[in-house]
Amino acid sequence: MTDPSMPATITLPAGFLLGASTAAYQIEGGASDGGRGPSIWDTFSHTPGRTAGGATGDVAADHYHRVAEDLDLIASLRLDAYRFSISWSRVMPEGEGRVNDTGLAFYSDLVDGLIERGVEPIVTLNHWDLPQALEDRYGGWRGRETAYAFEKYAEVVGAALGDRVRIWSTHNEPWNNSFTGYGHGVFAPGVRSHADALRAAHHLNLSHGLGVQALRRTITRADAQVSVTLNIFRVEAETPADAEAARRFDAVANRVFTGPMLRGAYPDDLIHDTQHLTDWGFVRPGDTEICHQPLDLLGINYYEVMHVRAARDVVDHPTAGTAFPGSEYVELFRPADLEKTAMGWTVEARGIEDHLIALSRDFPGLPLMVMENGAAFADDVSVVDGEQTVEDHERVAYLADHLAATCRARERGADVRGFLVWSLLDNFEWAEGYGPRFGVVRVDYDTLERIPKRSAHWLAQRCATRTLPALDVGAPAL
Ligand code: GCO
Repeated sequence: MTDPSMPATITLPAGFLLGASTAAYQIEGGASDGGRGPSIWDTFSHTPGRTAGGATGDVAADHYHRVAEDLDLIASLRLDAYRFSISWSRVMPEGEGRVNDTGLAFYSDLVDGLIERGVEPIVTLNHWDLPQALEDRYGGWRGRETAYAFEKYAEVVGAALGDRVRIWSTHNEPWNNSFTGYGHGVFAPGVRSHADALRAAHHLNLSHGLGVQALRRTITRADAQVSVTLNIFRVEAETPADAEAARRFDAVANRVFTGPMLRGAYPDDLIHDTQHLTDWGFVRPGDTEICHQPLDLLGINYYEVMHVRAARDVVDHPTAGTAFPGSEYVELFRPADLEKTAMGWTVEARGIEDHLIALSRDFPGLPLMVMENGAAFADDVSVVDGEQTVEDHERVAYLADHLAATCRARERGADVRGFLVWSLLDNFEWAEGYGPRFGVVRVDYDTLERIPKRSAHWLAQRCATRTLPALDVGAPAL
């Protein structure tokens, strides 16, 4: 007889995709190899003072040169799916016009290598590394032309990989791309202007719509699933009196993207809240119809709950703060009593459960996929029998709790099709450089050796057994 007080083992639903995610600039290296052109992240990371310790993606995890080894690593973990992004400037070094066949072949071979090993490839077209040429020519995402350049790029990649790749995302987290890159300026290209951030957000929305149309024209797989991956925030007001702050944050962080992309219009309250910054003249007649394309899937990146309250003082939150227009009214805070990761982010697995259920209700008929969830921890290396190991029990617990919460959300009616861990490998964590480690596989940045952590073994077990045993406190199940 089973003990009803013991949490039960969860069986993963049939067809549920379990895997891991990466992004081109964070892992590839080979920054000027094979005809790759520079991206805004090359320029930004090479500008003194922009990244921790002056870190760049020149080498990163050297995935560009170690792709065969990494494919075998992925196969050894028995992942159902592997999500990666394409470096636009590797495929089109000037951002538009000429196609670099060597760059395209790299991704085509990667797709073949995954399929040969029984791993489903999931492709993201834009994970922030815009070709520098488009920044120079059009002001990057501030320029409307960049949206049309993205359409052409999507067409090139769709035509090259669309016979084999089923699951696609146009963009990853346009929030960071626009507000952190053009508003807060702590990400490339390092511009600090609220008006420019809103402009960039619109051009990302427009390019999404154009990109979806381009993919539909070029992909030949009949079962293709076209998505966008958003870090829609789970926003929670501290008290009922903070509901107005939560509404404001939700408008400028979430609905600025979900409005045009999923509902076909910018929310009135967003326009009202930001009218002192811009007249929104960059939205031309017909644009929101283009943004609003039918999607097969919605990708969600979840890391923590955004706790919001009305600002007491002028504030600057470590991750957002001045990153968004209207921040002078909103304070984001992290409750002191909650566990934190090495990034200082709160650990709240129930947040992902509530979030997925709410999103499924907000967007009925649109299946969801968790495209990123994971955490950075200290990751001490120990040597056992002459072998290096990383006993990252905190990460195992984090992932087990969030995967269990995702499965519970499914049981409670959320149509969630998969869960991808951020990240396969330790990698270049943007402005934070190589300090934070998110991988289930450790990368020794001196030797570039890959060392699967305890969490990699745990993930491999989940993929192999399709079960998620209940965790005993302090003793991660393997
Ligand atoms: C994001 C990006 C990743 C990050 C990860 C950890 O979600 O911000 O997709 O590139 O590395 O989230 O910060």
